[in-house]
Amino acid sequence: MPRSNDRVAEGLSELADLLAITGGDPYRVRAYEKAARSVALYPIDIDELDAKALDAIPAVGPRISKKIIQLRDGGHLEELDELRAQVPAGLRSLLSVPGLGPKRAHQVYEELRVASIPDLLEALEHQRLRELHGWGPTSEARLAAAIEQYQQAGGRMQLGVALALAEELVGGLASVPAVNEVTYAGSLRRMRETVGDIDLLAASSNPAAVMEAFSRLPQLAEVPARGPTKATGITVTGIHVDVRVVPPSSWGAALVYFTGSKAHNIHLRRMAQRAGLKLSEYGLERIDDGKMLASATEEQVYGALGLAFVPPTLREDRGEIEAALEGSLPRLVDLGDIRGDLHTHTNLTDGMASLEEMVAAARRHRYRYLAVTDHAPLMAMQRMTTEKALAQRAALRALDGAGGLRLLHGSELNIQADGSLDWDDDFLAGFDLLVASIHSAFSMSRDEMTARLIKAIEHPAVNIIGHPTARSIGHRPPIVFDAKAVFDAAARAGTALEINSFPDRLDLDDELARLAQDRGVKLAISTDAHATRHLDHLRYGVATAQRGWIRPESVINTWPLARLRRFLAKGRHR
Ligand code: DGT
Ligand code: CA
Ligand code: CA
Ligand code: ZN
Repeated sequence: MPRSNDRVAEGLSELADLLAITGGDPYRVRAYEKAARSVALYPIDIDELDAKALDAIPAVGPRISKKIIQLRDGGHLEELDELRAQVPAGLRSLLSVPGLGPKRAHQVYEELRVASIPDLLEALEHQRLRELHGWGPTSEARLAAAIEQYQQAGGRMQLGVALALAEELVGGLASVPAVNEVTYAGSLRRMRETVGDIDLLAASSNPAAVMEAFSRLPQLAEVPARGPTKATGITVTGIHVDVRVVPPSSWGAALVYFTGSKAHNIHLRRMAQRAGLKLSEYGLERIDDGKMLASATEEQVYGALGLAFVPPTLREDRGEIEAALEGSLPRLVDLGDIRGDLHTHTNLTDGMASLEEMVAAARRHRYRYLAVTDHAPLMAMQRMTTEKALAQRAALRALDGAGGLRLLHGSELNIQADGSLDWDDDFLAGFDLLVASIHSAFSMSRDEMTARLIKAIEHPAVNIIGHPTARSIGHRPPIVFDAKAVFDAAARAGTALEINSFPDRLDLDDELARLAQDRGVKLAISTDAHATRHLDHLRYGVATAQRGWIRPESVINTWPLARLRRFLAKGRHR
């Protein structure tokens, strides 16, 4: 069950979207959007708050707090139900089209009855948009180009969005008595950074009952295709969900098949064929006498092929089958290996939570250590000063050690275009840990960018390069640099590279992380939390590391504090 804050935030954000698309007051639209974000990130569970305390949430006033209470206690909001009835499913997906915006989405719907992305493509093809008020051939062409780029990204959703939804759907089906097993498969189970559609798999000897339960899931707006053992649904937010029901005896084989990847499956099938076997979603059979060798569990299927169990995050045909055959699969880093978070923010800069709240949250995570790394002065918006940093250090020292949690005072510095950093070297030497990141000047030549990064890496006070490619998934491409040169410099200098766990960053990505580890680089899997709840994003960073074949040994925040401190000293006394 999702936390009430999430449920309510989702309701408010849906309200904002639907209002925008029906031409509602833009001021109200923005107010709902802001309130949704604020509620989602609010560190206190709203179930514990009365009306007055709700009013005190930033961006929430008495009018919105009434709606919050309705959403929280009744789960329903009349206004939302009415808007839902008014807006066809699919129309909301227009809001995700870059370069359209709610106003124009409203316009194309009202004037051309465009109610989905396919409708929009058709209208573009027939040049019907240019005739609308405020449009012309140029804006039409610009929108077409934006959509093309969007589709090249595949219209794929971020892992975090898919996982939250899939967990709800799985929860909905798990409570159905006819369901023996249910899970999500596909790219989501492999924890790819973006997910095309959600694939659910259920084991049951009564598929009709599962199909019935699936089509009644409240998250689904429609179920356009439904057969006896498989169906496709579309959620109210326009996301595709495939479901497949298999007999309990084929659970393992079906799980292998529907987890993929396709390339991994093809490789497995070729191996099976060479051994006179046939691998399908029903099981592994001997071809000559049809004897079923394995089907009930994934372990049995891999075992019967002579392979060690391959973790889903590795199933991309990037060498995992060869390694499973030789018995040389790596021991992958796991959530339980992580002893602390090394990149977090507080409300001293752009975080939502106070130092005390972040520390309490880290204790709840049972961390051994936490580094607080607020932004540095060059990010002028954040208004950081030397005095504030020193005051924070004093406050942090006072909290150090309580509840078994050791605190490191850090900062996230800005790597400027020329590779220089905030503050002077003396002041930098006073921190326990420094992250340095690129937040601006994203386009420069490959050589200049490489030199910029290496200069920061070689700075004696810099310990971790934060989100090294600065990409934002679906929005900003990675910066361009010579990865081998940068990684070699990092390995030499004793500077770690971050795997930033934020679902729209995942930076380094899986492949770069693997290359970095191969070249001897140490990694830090951090959340870059700007709110207590962001500490939970660690799972995405760890999954990305697993997809990059990362071993716990390579990750500095799996180490005990004493060893971590030696690494942070970079050969100096600190
Ligand atoms: P996505 O949805 O684009 O993020 O990626 P997947 O991997 O979830 O792909 P999807 O949804 O088309 O199919 C789910 C799984 O089903 C896929 O990972 C492997 C299996 N599968 C689908 N099509 C084929 C196929 O033609 N051959 C084999 N061997 N497996 C397939
Ligand atoms: Ca899929
Ligand atoms: Ca699918
Ligand atoms: Zn940060």
